[in-house]
Amino acid sequence: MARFADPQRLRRLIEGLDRFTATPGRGTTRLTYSAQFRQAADFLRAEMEAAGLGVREDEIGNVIGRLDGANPERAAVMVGSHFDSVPNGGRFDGPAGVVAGLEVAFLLRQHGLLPERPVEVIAMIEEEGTRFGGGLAASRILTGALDTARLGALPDDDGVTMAEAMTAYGLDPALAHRAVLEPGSLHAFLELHIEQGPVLEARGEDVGIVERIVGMAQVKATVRGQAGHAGTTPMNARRDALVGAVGALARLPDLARETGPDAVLTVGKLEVRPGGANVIPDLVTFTVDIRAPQEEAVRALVERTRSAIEAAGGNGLTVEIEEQLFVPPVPLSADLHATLSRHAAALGLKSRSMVSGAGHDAMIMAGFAPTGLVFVPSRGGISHAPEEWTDYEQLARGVDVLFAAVCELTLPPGLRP
Ligand code: HGY
Ligand code: MN
Ligand code: MN
Repeated sequence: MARFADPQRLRRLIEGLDRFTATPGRGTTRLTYSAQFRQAADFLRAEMEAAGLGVREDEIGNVIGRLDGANPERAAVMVGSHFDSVPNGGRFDGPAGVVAGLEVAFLLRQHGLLPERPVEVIAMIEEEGTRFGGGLAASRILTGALDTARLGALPDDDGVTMAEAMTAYGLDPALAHRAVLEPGSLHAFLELHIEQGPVLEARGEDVGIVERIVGMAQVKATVRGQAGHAGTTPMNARRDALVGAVGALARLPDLARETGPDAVLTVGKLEVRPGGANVIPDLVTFTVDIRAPQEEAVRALVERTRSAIEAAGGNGLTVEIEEQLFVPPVPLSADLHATLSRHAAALGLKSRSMVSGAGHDAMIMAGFAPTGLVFVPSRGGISHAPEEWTDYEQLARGVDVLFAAVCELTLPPGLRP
């Protein structure tokens, strides 16, 4: 049983948030700045207020609840994750970490604890990059790694830029730069996330304490040819963008295998235009997601992918490649890793040190403040799918570890529960 966190409250929060999806009954689809996203933000505002937090939305739409504590001028401990989703994803990816932060706030209130420094709970936008590509947008903007002047150049699949979508959401993109955190304003950043893999469940362990997150890159390729009639255009007279793209795509998995056993490559989005069964395609776009534990492997695979795509050019086809994201492998704070591991043990939980194959805002925040990341088990290791599941008791045990660490970071020994 969890020592502090309340599984039923966690269930209420997760299920409450999961009502706001564009694909009810077919998983969670909640795109940044969408109508569902606004509803979710309003739900989170209300819960943060109920937890005794002062609530604001920053200039890019992050929802932030703050408990000033005894010394408001001190650097804050920030706890949170993202509340956007992949298409038809699960209800825990992101929200588990947001509700974990909320639960920490509820527990501080319940135990009558006044932290010595501010505690902030954050629900972040656009971690997945489902709408505007790349991903990790909130943490990259907060830490100055993504220039807000570029938000007008990040289009979604309908050509609506992030800046335009912000305006429609009621934000002013010209003020987005004000969301950037002051250096030194965070004492620590802590994130709880579902593992999204099979290890903890397979080994019967309660929590994973992440020591490092693999490097990742994302490129977007565009192959252009000439539209034409499927019936009247001889095969040797075609500039078929899809035939060119397929040639490149077919080679990519082997490039990953040749790069090394831990390198992975995924083509997750592919669009063929104009999309008529009797029309020769003149435009194909696709994304390539690349990950590896070593930076040089990521770089090597990006370059080999780039070459394979460029080889599709010629014979009347042109190719464009846009690098949407590059993040080297990130070691997380050894001190916070030790703190989290010590509290897991003190709580009688089975924990293991892990490397994360999934990307998280923690990998960006780690460049700004000492950062820790706690995993809880995923049933069958499934994620980015409607079947994603974590038992609420398991989630509560992970929150206990987070709560104990927050208390250590914000309370003198004699006042910690
Ligand atoms: O892609 C990832 O690793 C994360 O889910 N954004
Ligand atoms: Mn995800
Ligand atoms: Mn996530």
